[in-house]
Amino acid sequence: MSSFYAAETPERVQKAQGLHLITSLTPNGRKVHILLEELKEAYGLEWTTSLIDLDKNEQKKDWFLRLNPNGRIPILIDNNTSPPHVVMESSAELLYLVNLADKNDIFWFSDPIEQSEAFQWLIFWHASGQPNQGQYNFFRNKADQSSLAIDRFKSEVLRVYDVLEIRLSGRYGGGTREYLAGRGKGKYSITDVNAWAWIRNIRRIGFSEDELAQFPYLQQWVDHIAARPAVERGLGEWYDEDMHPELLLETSEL
Ligand SMILES: N[C@@H](CCC(=O)N[C@@H](CS)C(=O)NCC(=O)O)C(=O)O
Repeated sequence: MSSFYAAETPERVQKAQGLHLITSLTPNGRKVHILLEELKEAYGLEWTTSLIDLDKNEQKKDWFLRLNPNGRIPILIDNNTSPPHVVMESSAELLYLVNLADKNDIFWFSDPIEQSEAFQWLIFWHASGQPNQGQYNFFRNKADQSSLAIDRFKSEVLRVYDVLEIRLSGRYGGGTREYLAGRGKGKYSITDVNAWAWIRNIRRIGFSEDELAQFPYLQQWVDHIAARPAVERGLGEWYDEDMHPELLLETSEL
């Protein structure tokens, strides 16, 4: 077995060929599942998947930290390079995959202006959307529902959603858009996948009817993308450890 991996690295990971994804059914995991499913549909891309039960903290063990010092999923390992190339950070994984496999720019842009737009919205969500929504989810799932932390993170999530609503509605010019990046009404791209995996639950994260009513274009965008078959598959049973316990990584290392 390769010395690239620690001795405790599960055999399933050490023996993987080609692209191997280590993931879990979470928003950051789902982004990468969705893009892989899109690339499979468009180009026949193949990969293998391993799942981690985050509650058991497999992602904090040494074998995993050697692959991603951040101790979080998803990670993508490209075993076609020597040594294997590991990509951490979900948005960087989306970018790696389009560079690797999206030869016809179906989900990305070759035009420098469109590419710049796509980077802006990708980074905006990664830097301002997901950390705030992650903290909002964390605090609102705690017993004390009246904390300052919930109020602060909720107002930040509402603010970020409004930024996306401005973009999609054309409130300040530029016309209405279907997607976040690209000329005219835009083109479905990893920029949308990146944010959609989090925003898809817009109606189930504790917003009032009045708050929700502020986001008609964003809700339309959520529903439109949800209808894509690859998106549906990316949320589905192949990434669910209860349905596929054979994909689960469990080591005895402490
Ligand atoms: N910025 C990272 C965040 C990754 C992240 O927070 N992953 C969560 C699941 S969505 C995780 O691994 N949580 C388990 C933990 O924190 O130990 C990314 O975009 O990939």
